[in-house]
Amino acid sequence: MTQADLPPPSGIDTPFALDASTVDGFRRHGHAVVRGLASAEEIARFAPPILAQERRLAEKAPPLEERATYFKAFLQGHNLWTRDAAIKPFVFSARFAKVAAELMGVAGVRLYHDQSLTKEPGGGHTPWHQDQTYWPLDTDDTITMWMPLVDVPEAVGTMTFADGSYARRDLGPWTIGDESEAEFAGLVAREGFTTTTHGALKAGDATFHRGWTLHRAPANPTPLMRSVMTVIWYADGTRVSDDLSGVRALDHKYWLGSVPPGEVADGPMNPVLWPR
Ligand SMILES: O=C(O)CCC(=O)C(=O)O
Repeated sequence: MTQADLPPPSGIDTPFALDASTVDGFRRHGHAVVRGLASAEEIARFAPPILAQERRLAEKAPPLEERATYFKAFLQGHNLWTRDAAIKPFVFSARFAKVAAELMGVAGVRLYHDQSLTKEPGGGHTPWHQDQTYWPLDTDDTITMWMPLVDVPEAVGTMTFADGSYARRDLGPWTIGDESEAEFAGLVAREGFTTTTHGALKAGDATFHRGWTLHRAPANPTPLMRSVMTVIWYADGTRVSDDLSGVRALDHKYWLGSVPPGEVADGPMNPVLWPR
């Protein structure tokens, strides 16, 4: 039995019926909202262990005013499924993975990694960026599910996406920070991208976006802890990219088990989560 063995099927694996219009919107714009993807009971089961990890991070974090833009945007926990077995069925959910595969129109997906993203009260904006800048994966079929574990009102804010920006693929080397915000805000304005936010979300709703979709999130001026869990998948069969430059070297080591460039990305932490 290895750590990435699939947990026994549970309620969180039951299928979800996606609307054709959601799939169509995702294919055109590179993002979509899926409301009610996890039930209130499922959030009541899985939020406590995830929030316990969040508290651990919050206790160790320096005061907000001492942090750079990136670290003001969110507290970040990685691969929480390896830290607490109670979190694993959520991250390994066949329901979530099937939605990811259906949105992208691929036969199967593997886990890249999970990530908790907590915007604290008074936390800063998340600068414009493309996730895939970080990912040494030789495919455009990558996707993130961003699921709040608490209700997120308009005043806190959810993500803003630049519609169709994924089709432009790699827009430059900027990782999340002041430079990426300036570069991509300029690009979005100059090139007249329409931008979309899906507005307030309830715990258990989720947005999905492609790895090349430009996105940002607003600062949190409220006293609410914006607790969000994300899961990232890529199409099964994807190979490791030859480009391991910059930040990609770390992702290669930590999330892809250093599988050599050009080989199928099937590291020990990258199980097939759909089909099952
Ligand atoms: O949670 C945020 O503020 C940003 C999240 C994000 O950029 C992502 O999940 O790709």
